[in-house]
Amino acid sequence: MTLTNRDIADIFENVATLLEIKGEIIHRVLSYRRAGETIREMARDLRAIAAEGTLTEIPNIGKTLAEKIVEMLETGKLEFYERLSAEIPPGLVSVVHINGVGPKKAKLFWKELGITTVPDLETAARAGKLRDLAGMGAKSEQKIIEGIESLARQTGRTSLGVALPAAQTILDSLLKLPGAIEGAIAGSIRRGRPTIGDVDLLVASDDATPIMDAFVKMEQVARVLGHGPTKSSVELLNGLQVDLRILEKARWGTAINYFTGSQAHNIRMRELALKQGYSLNEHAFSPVDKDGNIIEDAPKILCATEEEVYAKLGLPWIPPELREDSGEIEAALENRLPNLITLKDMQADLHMHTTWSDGKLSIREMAEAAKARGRKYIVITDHSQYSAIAGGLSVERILQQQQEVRQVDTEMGGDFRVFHGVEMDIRSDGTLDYPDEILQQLDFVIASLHFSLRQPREQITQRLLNAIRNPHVDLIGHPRGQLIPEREPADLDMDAVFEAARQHGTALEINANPRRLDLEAQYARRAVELGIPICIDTDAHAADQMDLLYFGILTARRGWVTAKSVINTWPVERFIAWTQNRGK
Ligand code: DGT
Ligand code: CA
Ligand code: CA
Ligand code: ZN
Repeated sequence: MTLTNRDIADIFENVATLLEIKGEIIHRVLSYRRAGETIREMARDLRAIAAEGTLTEIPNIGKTLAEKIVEMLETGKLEFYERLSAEIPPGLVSVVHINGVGPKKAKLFWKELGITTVPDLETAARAGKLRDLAGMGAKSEQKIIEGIESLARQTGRTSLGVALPAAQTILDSLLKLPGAIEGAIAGSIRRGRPTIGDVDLLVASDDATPIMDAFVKMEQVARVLGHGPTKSSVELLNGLQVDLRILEKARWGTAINYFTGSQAHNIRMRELALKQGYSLNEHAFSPVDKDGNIIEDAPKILCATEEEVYAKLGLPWIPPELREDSGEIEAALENRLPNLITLKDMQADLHMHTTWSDGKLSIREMAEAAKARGRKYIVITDHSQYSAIAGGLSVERILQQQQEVRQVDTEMGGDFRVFHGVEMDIRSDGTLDYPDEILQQLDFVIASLHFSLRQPREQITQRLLNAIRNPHVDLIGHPRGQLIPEREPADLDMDAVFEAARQHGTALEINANPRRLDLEAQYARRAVELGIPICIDTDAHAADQMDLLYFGILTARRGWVTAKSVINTWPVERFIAWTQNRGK
């Protein structure tokens, strides 16, 4: 069996975890883990690089690891990994990946209870056998059960931040081929879902064969799962599955509509079509008799555009982000679809970090980067002192920083403004990280939870409420604290959070980083219904991260958000007036 990049990445990461359980020095653990992560992200096939003899030029791959890669490519296995697996049960790797379990606990469960797999652990947890072990209790046992459930929900899905650029690269290369007329990404990516199962690509062409052949032979392909004249499927080196369908241009509208989904939206569309005497699928509208059977010799109606498909059903075109059967069909029928926010509406970015804390660029460089992207104003919001590992600013340092912000603001000229804020920690005990006298000197205050995110519901909700109610706090950053895919949101009472934000007019963030997308769409939708102001921010730590704003816009659109609910669509004067009126 030949191993793919992904297989080799898996083995290195498993070695790292097993070494960690064994209690190896962290340096050795990390060298395997970093190598695994690097290989997982690589676009080129390791086999090709090994053939060139340039494996050691890959970041995080030294001579020893390069030899191990060669061993795996040649023999299909790694001797060192086999020996390690004989010593420590490899099933523990999955146990370590459960939220609430780490290498120490995995070892404890193994040594004390003989647990070597996730199912073993689940059985023991549900039987109440974990709570009496050293350092455990009924609560941590419950957390482990929840962790196992959440792992089961996530498996097999890839984050939008990884899938969208990968899909776009492939589509771009297909569209360069002769004979390709039009192409699009369909499926859950087009709908902007935060995680996706597989990539769905559509290309219109009268000559599918050469395009299909090129698709299955792409360098990033690890395995061909299917290769046909109109549909092919491949698995990429990073594990992502990609489906490509090729069809004639005359059927583009029905096809892109069908393969964009969601399935629930498609079902509603089909019901509407049936009421008008048609069966609707990816190929056409086909007339049906009174029993719903397709009338074979009746002419079918083809749609070359998606607009025609909706128009045939008496509907305006529905933006893909809304197609979840969550009220969009009704809204379309009554002509009250929301005028969704777009990237062009965005005037500002109100959350970003610089070298003053854990960012990569200076204040001036971040300002230039934002200006180059068409923003009209920004707020510099470095971390506060409680985030010591992120270089959080003491009271003295943040006051010092203000002078530099003011200076850059002047240097940038009047048509681009730079304001001074902070991303302040809400400490584990619920207090805020700076006193009010400091907060009132800042132009804009974000309060965020970064630590103790697994506190019980009442306690962690109270922390957030303390921040929302402080008149100097303008915005709650990434309110639910999730990381995609590995960290579940905090256990917050969101009704209480919304009620407080509404009462105090405190804004809630849609953090655009695809690792966060927090608030998610369904929460953003409720916030907007309640009249709570929204900010869509990049939380950029470097210039290129400012481009991630697009993912925040997708999430906002999925949440039915229009520009008028979003603070950073406002002209700068209105933004200044809003911040100045708060806290009064
Ligand atoms: P994913 O891949 O799990 O993130 O989600 P989707 O929505 O991309 O689902 P996928 O890839 O299975 O199929 C793409 C679209 O094709 C889906 O959104 C709707 C359509 N589709 C697939 N299977 C069915 C089906 O059995 N019935 C209907 N009505 N539509 C389907
Ligand atoms: Ca899909
Ligand atoms: Ca698919
Ligand atoms: Zn943050």
